[in-house]
Amino acid sequence: MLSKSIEAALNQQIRIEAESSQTYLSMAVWAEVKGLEGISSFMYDQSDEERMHMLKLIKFVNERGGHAHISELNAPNVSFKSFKFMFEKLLEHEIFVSESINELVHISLQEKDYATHNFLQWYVAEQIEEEAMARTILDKIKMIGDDKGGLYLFDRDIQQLTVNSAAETPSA
Ligand code: OFO
Repeated sequence: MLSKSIEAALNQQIRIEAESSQTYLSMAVWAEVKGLEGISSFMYDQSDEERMHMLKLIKFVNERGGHAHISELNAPNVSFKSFKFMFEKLLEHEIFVSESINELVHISLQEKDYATHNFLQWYVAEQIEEEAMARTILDKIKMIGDDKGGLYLFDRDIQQLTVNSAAETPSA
């Protein structure tokens, strides 16, 4: 059975995952409108993943005698001054989510809730991967600079990244 404070903390994380999904959906839409098909499809996939993270938390809360809370969400940004800026925002957001997961891990240990602590390890690993991916992407973007041909190739290559990570990720 979840304690009230763990339940509240997990519900807060449900909201963060939902907002992550909306944030990336908004990025996908922006990139699509700009004709950046590869980037857009990458962002649509990221959005789906975040929804999956949210659902996994919802199931966990409900299975452990809690009540998952579906709340209102903050509206995401709808436009970005450049695609580099957009990926910087993505990295910033992932760092924020990692901090939030770390805080949850901390609370679960304080309360000696080892089931929740164990459940959260999946998120800890996921955040390491997502932050690393965002950093790799930003490194590539820095190499491209203002080169239009580079952007064309990047947009094509990021599609490949999406295909590869979909192949590696077993369906949840
Ligand atoms: Fe939910 O994985 Fe990143 O944010």
